[in-house]
Formats: sequence, C-alpha cells, structure tokens
Amino acid sequence: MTKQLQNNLLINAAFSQQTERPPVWMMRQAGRFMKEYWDIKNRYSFLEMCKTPEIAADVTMLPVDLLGVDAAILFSDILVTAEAMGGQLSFEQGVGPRFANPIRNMADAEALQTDVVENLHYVGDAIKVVQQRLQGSIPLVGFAGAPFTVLSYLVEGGSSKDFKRTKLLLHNEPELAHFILQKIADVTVGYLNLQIAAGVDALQLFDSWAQALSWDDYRTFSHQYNAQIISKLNRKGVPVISFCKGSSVFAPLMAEAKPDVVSVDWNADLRNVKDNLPQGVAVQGNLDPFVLYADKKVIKEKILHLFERMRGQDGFIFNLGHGIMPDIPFDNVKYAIEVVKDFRF
Ligand code: 1CP
Repeated sequence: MTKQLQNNLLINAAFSQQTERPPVWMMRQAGRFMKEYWDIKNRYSFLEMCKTPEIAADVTMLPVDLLGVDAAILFSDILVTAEAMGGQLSFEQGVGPRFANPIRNMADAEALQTDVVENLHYVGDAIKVVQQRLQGSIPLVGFAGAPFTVLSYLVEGGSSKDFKRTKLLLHNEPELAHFILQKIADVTVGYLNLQIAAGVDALQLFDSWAQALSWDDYRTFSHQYNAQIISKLNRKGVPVISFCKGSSVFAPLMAEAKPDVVSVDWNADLRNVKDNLPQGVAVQGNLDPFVLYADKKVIKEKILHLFERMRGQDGFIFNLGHGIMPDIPFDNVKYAIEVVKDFRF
C-alpha cells in the first residue's frame, strides 16, 4: 500500500523512522512572500485560485520549484469547509477572511449544512493535478482547519485579536458551541477522507488559534473534536500532523488524540516537548518565523542550535513554529532551506 516516493524523508520522519537529516517544509510556503505568487494573485481572487485546480496546482508547485522543499502543501485555505457549509466567505486585500453571515444563535447554527463534501470536490481535483506534476518526487500534504479554529472565524465573522465573541459563546452557551463544533468535525472527517482518496501523502490539522483557550476549555472545545476527527480517518499509511499555536502547553493533550506528529510553536524547547511525549510520536517545528527576518548568520546559528538539541532523535520534521509572514525576504527562506538540506545528523 505504501507509495514509494523518490524523497520519503517527511513520511519516514513522521513515522519516527531514522532519516539522514530532518525533512524541511514551511507553513505558508505557498504564499505572499513570493513575487511569483503575486504574479498569479493579481489575476484572480483568492477563492478562484483555490477552486481552479490548475491554478491551485501552479501555486502549490511554486515552493517546490523555487525553494526545493521536501514536501508540498496543497494551496487552499482552512476556511473552505466553513464556506461549503454555507458561510458567505470573501477574502479582502489587507483585511483577510470575512464571513458576511456570522453565526450568532441557534437558528444560524441550524442553517449550517453538513452534507457538503461534494461541494469540496474541487480540492480532490486539485490534489490529482498536483500529484501529476509531482510525479512521485516528494510528498503532498493536505490539510483542514480544526473545528475550534474554524468556529472562531464563523462566530467572529473574520479574524480576531481576542476571540471575545467566541469565548462568550463557549462560556455562556456551551451547548450551542458543541452543536456547531460537531457539525464542523463531521464535515472535516469527510473532507480529509476525500483528500486521502484523492491521493495526499500526509495530512495536517491546523488549530491555529487554540492558544486563546485555557487548558480545560482546550480539552472540552478543541481536543475532543480533534481526537474524534483523527480517529475517523482512513489513514492507511498517511501520517497525520496536529498543529496548534499553544502546542508548547497543549502538546501532551494533542498526543492523546493520536496523531503521528505534534507540530510545535516556538515557545518551548522542542527536545523537552519530545521527551515528554509518548514513544513513537514525532515532532515538527519549531523555529520562530521572525528569525527569518534576521541576518543569514543568525538564521544559520538558530537552525543549527535546534538541530543540536534534536541530535539522535528519530521523528523530527523541521518547520517554523507558525507560518511565513508575507514580508519575510524570499532569499532568507531559501537560505534557511539550504542550511537544513546541507545538514547531516
Ligand atoms: O490575500 C491573499 O493573497 C490570500 C492570503 C492567503 C493565503 C496565501 C490566505 C487567506 N490563505 C492562504 C493560503 C493558505 N492558508 C494555505 C496554503 C498552503 C501553505 O502555503 O501553507 C494554508 C495551509 C492556509 C491555512 C490557514 N488559513 C490557516 C492555518 C495556518 C496558519 O497560518 O495558522 C489560517 C488561520 C487561515 C485563515 C486565513 N486565510 C487567509 C488568511 C490571510 C488567513 C489568516 C487570517 C488571520 O490571521 O486570522
């Protein structure tokens, strides 16, 4: 069953097998820090790019061709599930994602549809086009947003600094929150299984804003849904990576959901996190993305320091603690990837 890729570093590391060096990819590697991204983005809306398989594939391939990463990540967004469920989603320049019909009460929540995997078939089509282009060279990572993070956008109507409305909902109307979270979780299972069926080689669950939650609220409103999703995937050799901001704190709970890999933000020492996880759970991370603004000498030192800490550890994927910011110099990103690729354990 296991597909033989020319470069299997990411899959091997995800399953905690030995690798000659850490595999490298970066969250938000297919994005706004690249001139070539803007050449495409200036011609289409963001959702048009996601929904046109040839364009999504073109953008997915940019970091593969220009940076030489060890994995591609599908060009899409975590909010496509919410859109498929009935959220009126737009992406405005400089504003970010917006839902014109935020969820504020039970009637809004009841209107969310769950029989929607068919609406997301364009993602499966994009995966197939990307796999034709990759020709088995490197793995393709598919992904979805975790229910809590997706809920936060649906409730706030867009990005938020403090998640005030979201937390009010969790605290004052927990039953309504659970009703929405369960709907998102059900759709996410179907959606990730669609991605596996279409041919992704690995999956990442993004719970980007989990750090807003207390330990107990994380367990109740986030962890339990992530665990449910992971348990329902037709994994068959497809490793699952669980990412959240807040993972420096939540890593032990994240591991209880049984992903193959816990992706760690930049606050904690990665070796300490790994030492406290069960045997056989790999880690991904965890360079502070702001390091990529610094001088090349500093970039190299910080990466090599991380590698010193992780020496002798199987099950380590190099990544950032979160995504590449749009104004990080392309050259620095490219340099960081070269540093990783030149390293040997
Ligand atoms: O204006 C533009 O050009 C669109 C910017 C953009 C891009 C390039 C958005 C809107 N999404 C994306 C691509 C994207 N989003 C990918 C592609 C693959 C990659 O290169 O990594 C992925 C994996 C995402 C996932 C995503 N979207 C997350 C989770 C990852 C993370 O960084 O935490 C989140 C939180 C989103 C929401 C979202 N979509 C877009 C933006 C600008 C945002 C963030 C808004 C916010 O900060 O609240």
